[in-house]
Amino acid sequence: MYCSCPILLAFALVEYSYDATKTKSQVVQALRNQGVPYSDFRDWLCLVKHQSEYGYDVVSNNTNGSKDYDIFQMNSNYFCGKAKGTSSSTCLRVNTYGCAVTCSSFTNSDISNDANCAVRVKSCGGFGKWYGWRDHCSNVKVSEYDYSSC
Ligand SMILES: [Ca+2]
Repeated sequence: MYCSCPILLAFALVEYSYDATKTKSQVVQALRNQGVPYSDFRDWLCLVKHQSEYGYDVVSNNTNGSKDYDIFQMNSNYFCGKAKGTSSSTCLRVNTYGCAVTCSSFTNSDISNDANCAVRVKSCGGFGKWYGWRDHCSNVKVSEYDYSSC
């Protein structure tokens, strides 16, 4: 009995690591469900790769005290945990109040609300809202971001 514990722990860690990431195709499907055009998929996949390495439960601490959540690394100062806005302008609402959800709702395994928020942020501010995209995604033609099999 004593000897089986390290083995169980090793299995648990492997499974945790596997479960906490999404596949490229799962990300593409979540974005498709939000109406993302094909021409944007490579940018999105590059963004996700560099922001979170496809990890849906990633929480990063920033030097200003804010945190970035989920597969898209949504910043807590802008995009989650904010009061719900009532402005009739969609982009004013998104940029002022974020997506009006708790930050913790971004880190569960269902990435549909995450994708919905990220697509709204992108449509109101462009991919340049994400440092990961700004710093690494100027050339998204490489095969790593091919999504044709999804
Ligand atoms: Ca979620």
